[in-house]
Formats: sequence, C-alpha cells, structure tokens
Amino acid sequence: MESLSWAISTLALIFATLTLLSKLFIRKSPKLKLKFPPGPKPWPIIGNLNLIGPLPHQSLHKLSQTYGPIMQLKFGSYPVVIASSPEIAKQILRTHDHVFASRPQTAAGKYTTYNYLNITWAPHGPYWRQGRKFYLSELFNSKRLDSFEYVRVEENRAFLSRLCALSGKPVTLKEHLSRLTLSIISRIVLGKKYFSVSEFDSSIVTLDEFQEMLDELFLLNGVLNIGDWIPWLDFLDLQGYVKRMKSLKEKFDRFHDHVFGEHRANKEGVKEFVPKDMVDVLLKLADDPNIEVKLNYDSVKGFTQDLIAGGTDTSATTVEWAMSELMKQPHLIEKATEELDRVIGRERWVEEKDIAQLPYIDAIMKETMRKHPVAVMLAPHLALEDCNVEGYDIRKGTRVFINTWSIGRNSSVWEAPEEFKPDRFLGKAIDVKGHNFELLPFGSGRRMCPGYSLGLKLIRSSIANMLHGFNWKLPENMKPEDLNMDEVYGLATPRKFPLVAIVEPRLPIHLY
Ligand code: HEM
Ligand SMILES: *[C@@H]1O[C@H](CO)[C@@H](O)[C@H](O)[C@H]1NC(C)=O
Ligand SMILES: CC(=O)N[C@H]1CO[C@H](CO)[C@@H](O)[C@@H]1O
Repeated sequence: MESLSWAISTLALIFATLTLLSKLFIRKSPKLKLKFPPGPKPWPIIGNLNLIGPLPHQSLHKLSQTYGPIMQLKFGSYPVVIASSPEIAKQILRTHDHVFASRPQTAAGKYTTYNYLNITWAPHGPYWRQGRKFYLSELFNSKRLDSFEYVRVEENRAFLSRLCALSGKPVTLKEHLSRLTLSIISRIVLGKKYFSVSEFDSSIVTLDEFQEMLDELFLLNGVLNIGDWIPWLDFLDLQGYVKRMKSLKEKFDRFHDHVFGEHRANKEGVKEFVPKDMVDVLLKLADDPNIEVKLNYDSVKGFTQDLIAGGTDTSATTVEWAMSELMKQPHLIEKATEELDRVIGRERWVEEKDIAQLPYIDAIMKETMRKHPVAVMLAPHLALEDCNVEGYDIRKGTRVFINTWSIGRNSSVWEAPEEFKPDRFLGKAIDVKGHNFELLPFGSGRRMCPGYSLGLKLIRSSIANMLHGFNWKLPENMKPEDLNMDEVYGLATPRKFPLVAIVEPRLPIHLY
C-alpha cells in the first residue's frame, strides 16, 4: 500500500510539472474554435471512466441531468457522445444517419465475430451494405418469415406444455424462455436444434453448454474492455476478457464447422437444391460467383452467429421483464385476460394472426420496451466524418451512444415515466419500428435491427399465450412489492434476480 501511494504521488508530481512546462513552452497552434457538446472534465489516461459505474446507462442518465441531452465524455483515449433526448436521437439516426452508420472496432468484434466479418460489428462499407441487403431481402422477407410460422407454433406449444407440467411449483421463467427462443431461432437459422436436452441423444453440444456459450458471447460483447479504450494497455488484457473471447471463438468455430459440414453433406449431389433454412441460404450465396462482395466461409459463420445471438436473449429478456412488471400489478393481468377471453375464447391458443385484434397485449409489449429496452444504449455508432449536431461539433471517429433507457425515463417525454402503464399506448399511433424517436427499442435508420419483425412475433405470441394459458402467482410469502427490479448491464440488460413464478393452467387441460 505504502509503495503504491508513493508511486501515485510521484506520478502526480511529474505530471503537474510536465503540464506546467508544456503551458510555458508549447504555444497553442491557432485552430478554428470548435464547440464540443458539454460534459465533465476528463482525467488523463482514464478520461471520465471514473464516472461510469457498473450500470453505465444509469450513470450516463444521471450525468445527462447535469449536462443535457447531448454531452461529450472521454472513455480512456476516445471521445464519446451520448444522446438522451428524442430530438438528438433523430438528428443522429435520421438527419445525419449516413455519418453515424459505422461501428467502432472493438476486441469483441475482432475475436468473437470473425474479424468483423459479420453485420453487427461490420464497419459501414460495401461488405456491410451487402450483408444488410441479404438480411432484409433473403432472410427476413415476410414470405420467409411466414414460412417458419409452424416452427414458432410447435416450439411455443412445447414451451407451454413444459410450463403446464410444472404447475404449482416455483419455476425460473427465464430458463424456459431462453430455451423457447433458442429453439425457434436455431430451427429457423440452422434447420434444427443442434443441441441435446437429455443425456441420451448425442449432439454437438448440450442445451446448457450452448446457453453458456451464448451468455458468454453476450457478456463479452457488452463489457467495457479497457484495451478498447486505452489502446496501449491492450496487450496486458487487464480484465482477462480477450483471453475469454479467444477461447469462446474456438468453441463457436467447432460448432459452426459441424453445422456447415452437415449442411454441405445434405446438399451433395442434389440437383435444384432448395434452401430449407438460413444457413442453406447463406451457403448458397457464398457459392454464388456473381455477387458484388464475395462471401467466404468465415462470413457465413459471422452471419450465422449474429442471427443466433441477436435473436435469442433479446426476446427472452423482454418477455421476462414484461411478466415481472405484470406480476407487480395483477390488475393489468386481469385486463389482458379479459381481452383474451373476449377475442380468443377459452377453447384455443392465440395464433399469430390474432395479434392485430389484441391491442392490450401490444400495449404491454410497448410499455415493456419503453421501460426495459434490452439494448439500453443501442449498439455503439461511430462518426465517419466531422459533423455538426444542434450547434455542437462532433469529430470524425467519435463513438456515439443513444441512451434509450434515459429517453424512456424522461418526464418531459413520458408522463409518470417510473410507472408501468400499458394503457398509455392505447389508441396512440406510436410504434417501435424506428419512426418515433421517443421509443427506439430496435434503433432507427441504416443500422436499425434487421430482425425486428421476427423479434416482435416472438415476443407478442409468447406474452399472449402465457397470459392466456396460465394464472400467475408469486411464490408463497412473496408480495408484489418484494419483487426486485434491478438490472445487470450487458449487450442485453436482463433482470438481476431472475423471476420465479408459480403457474396454474387456465384453459381446458386437453389443450396443453
Ligand atoms: C426483442 C428483440 C430484439 C431487440 C430489442 C433488438 C434490438 C437491436 C438493437 C437496438 C440493435 C442496434 C441498433 C443500432 O445500433 O442502432 C440491433 C441490431 C441487430 N439485431 Fe436486433 N433486436 C432484437 C431481435 C433480433 C433478432 C430476432 C435478430 C436476428 C435473428 C436480430 C439481429 C440483429 C442484427 C444482425 C443487428 C445488427 C445490425 C447492423 O449492425 O446493421 N435482432 N438489434
Ligand atoms: C428530456 O426530454 C426533453 C424533451 O425532449 C429534453 O429537452 C431534455 O433535455 C431531456 N432531458 C435530459 C436529461 O436529457
Ligand atoms: C473490416 C472489414 O470489413 N473486413 C472485411 C469484411 O469482409 C470482406 C470480405 O471478406 C473484406 O473485404 C473486408 O476487409
């Protein structure tokens, strides 16, 4: 301890001397005066990282109360701009969309996503543009999504039966929701589940192992890795994240090689091969000599991984938040089931085509996305050139975050923002598709989530059927006010304490 504080005071002394000397001897070169967004004064080396707690979006939310809806901080060596009002978000994601369409290159992008060969972390350019086009035209077109409706129906039924089998006992909902979304996404993307749930069937991974890989992927993509912000410390890998990223990449490599091997084998010798899942589509594109930017094997891995990672945790986390908020206010569940009984009746499950007739379910989903956007600050954007936003200069290379969590809690934007009130959306034309900048769960503009329509389908039908199929109770001697709503930060921001609930079937038992 002694020697540490001695070292620090020596460093401080040297630093003070150097600053003084530089003030005396280095004359500032005459420069055009730039006006940066307001923000706290940065320290050397760490910048403002000392102000960022374990929940960065909340720390930044508090800072925005002092510095306003557009502020500039320094994370290590890099300037970072935080937008926290709908007006500034619109400036960045619509007015100057083309300027902010890139992503910073982080260790997570480099190690966990095949050297940025994927879409989420790909910089703006022909590769990304083409990838985005594949996503929208080949993978997420409504015909293809509709063709997978049977997968969503089958997996939802299996999920509801598993819950029913556990009625009367406390269940950790998130485990079941993750298995549901992972099963659906795996079947749509990979053609089958590729993970085993019992020790008797042999698959390349077990469900638990696969879930662990995905949790690790999410964690490592959300962490503040020091080397990304203070490059000359990168080689030390102080937090050990880079080591974990490399080991995770090896696991995913083995998984993808196995999956692609099977897909190639199924295709072997088949004339007029018809793609059955998204990996088939991607491998077909990779074999196509006529496309603008050639896709290689690694790119297909990157795409596949993006699809699996982007789709599973996001949807499961949102549904867990929705159920938690509802269980805090049981009268909201009554209102939802009244609608379900009236529109659907008790003799069948809710189908995707019914959703348009269920405005209250839709309102519950939107209210959940307002209060608990899973990507609290979207994914980082990067300024490709100098730009002026609302009179402030933002330099090329600045990283930009849109704090949607903060926008959702701003009382000038939302009445009583702390309250969970789905009714606020009834009869309002606010959507979640990037047109209303006060509600941006999927972002907006060129970098907006390409999987939003699938995400919405997954979330709406699971919320609707969970409410339709079961009565929901908290475990014995737990009251709604005891339900803790703390968050943990990551690429998705889930509950700190998983929701545990007790279900009882509400529909005739032959339906389960
Ligand atoms: C509740 C569900 C979901 C939410 C809340 C969500 C949210 C988001 C957000 C906020 C972004 C970043 C937008 C930005 O940077 O401005 C994003 C990007 C992305 N999402 Fe989603 N997402 C969801 C579901 C999905 C699904 C189902 C998939 C695919 C199967 C998916 C794939 C992606 C991909 C590939 C990107 C990167 C796009 C790019 O950089 O161009 N997401 N998502
Ligand atoms: C809240 O929203 C209003 C209206 O968009 C905006 O002017 C204000 O700066 C926001 N507050 C913060 C703390 O960002
Ligand atoms: C960073 C980046 O965009 N890297 C590569 C993405 O993939 C294409 C095609 O493989 C490369 O040309 C890019 O350099």
